[in-house]
Amino acid sequence: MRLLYALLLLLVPVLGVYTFVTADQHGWWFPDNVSTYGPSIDRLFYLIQAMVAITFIGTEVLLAWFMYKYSKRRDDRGVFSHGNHKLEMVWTAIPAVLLLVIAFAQMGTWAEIKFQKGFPDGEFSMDRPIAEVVASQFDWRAIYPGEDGVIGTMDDLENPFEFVVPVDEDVVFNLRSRDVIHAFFVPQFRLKQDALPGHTIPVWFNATEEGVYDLICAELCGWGHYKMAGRVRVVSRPEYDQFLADLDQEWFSNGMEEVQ
Ligand SMILES: [Cu+2]
Repeated sequence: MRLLYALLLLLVPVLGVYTFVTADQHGWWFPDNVSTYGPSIDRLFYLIQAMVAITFIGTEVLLAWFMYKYSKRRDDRGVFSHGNHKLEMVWTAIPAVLLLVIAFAQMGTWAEIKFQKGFPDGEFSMDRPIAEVVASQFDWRAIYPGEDGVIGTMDDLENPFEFVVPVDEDVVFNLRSRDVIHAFFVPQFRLKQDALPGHTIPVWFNATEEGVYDLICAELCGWGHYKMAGRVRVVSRPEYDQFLADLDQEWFSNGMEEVQ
């Protein structure tokens, strides 16, 4: 009987590992990466994944073994021990080393994506962002600077729910919130950034494939959080220019075209 229970418990790590191994075939794994820094984020994920997997399997196997070993003798009394300096050193040192490994492994990636001194400095830069993306309960809007290239002036162009950007270009945008904390999350870009009220946060990415990608709010922000979905549309450069021209036309027309 004790063997049965031990084996039943062992089923947990076995099924857990099986689920991970076959997740990709079932479509439960990551969406395709379309961002230049995506592979470096994924590498960090797999490093942490490996650490967690080894710890998980190790502890589950130990648990099963202990169940088997100590389940038989009924008159066994528990042995109470208090304070084992060596043991405590070991279980403090191992996680500390693992944390240090993660801390050093992520430094380059973090610097590349988040450090402002590493930001792209091409057509779009921190001084000249492509747009301002504004989150509010419960929508997204992209505000493009218009002809003067400056955001916050009369010729700004506002596009609700959809952020359109050119493909294969370093795109820098400013992220803001009108009310509470939101988070700009595009899984295919491996990009997640909180939007904080009162702050203007520069963000960059380079999307390598044209397409329409879900923009999800990743911070519980109120009753409508679940439906706070927008889109990022990645298009060719000519399409992007056309989009801006159309938006300008739409934004500053008086609506007469439709009436006539
Ligand atoms: Cu939100």
